[in-house]
Amino acid sequence: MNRDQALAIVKEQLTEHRYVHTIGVMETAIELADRYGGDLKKAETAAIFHDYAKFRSKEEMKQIITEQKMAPDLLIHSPELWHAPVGAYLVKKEAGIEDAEILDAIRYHTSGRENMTLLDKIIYVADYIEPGRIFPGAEEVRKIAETDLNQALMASMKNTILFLLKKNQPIYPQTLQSYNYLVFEEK
Ligand code: DGI
Ligand code: FE
Ligand code: FE
Ligand code: FE
Repeated sequence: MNRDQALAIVKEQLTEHRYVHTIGVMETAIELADRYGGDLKKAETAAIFHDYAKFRSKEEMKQIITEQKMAPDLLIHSPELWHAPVGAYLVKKEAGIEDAEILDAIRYHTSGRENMTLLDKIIYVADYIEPGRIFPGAEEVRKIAETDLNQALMASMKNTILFLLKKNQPIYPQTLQSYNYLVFEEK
């Protein structure tokens, strides 16, 4: 599947705003892959499909999480988390993407995970710093990402957790585990 075919599939699933975000993530992910020695084609495909399930109904996502025996604790946490693992499942089923590394990068693009692969990191950071992201902190992480992908990942996770804390939102355990893992690793 070439880039235009992949984009056409995803465009049907997304709003215009989310599609523009996806293009930004794709361009940023390719830049990061180039800078840090990642696979450009995998970065492109994972980025294009990362938010594939963003607009599926909560009912459909809940059903998939249950039937596919995904982490049951997802269901007591924010539905905002669901589109990542559900997306990995649907991208395989509906778009025929089979590459496990690409599917993992999609699956973990919201929570992260312990011991993230280079591709996981690229997608997580690209999602946070693509040019359409104008929230406080994005510019600082963009700068860090010019020289240190792990520090950029840590800063974006930290900002996400702080953002949730400020809104009195619960933090999904895997989000905290991913952050802790990085902090320990960098010591
Ligand atoms: O899909 P995007 O908006 O491009 O970005 P995303 O998939 O990284 O994050 C989607 C949302 O999920 C975002 O508003 C922050 C939220 N989120 C990330 N980690 C957690 C979380 N929400 C809760 N409640 N807990 C988390 O640990
Ligand atoms: Fe997302
Ligand atoms: Fe993200
Ligand atoms: Fe995204």
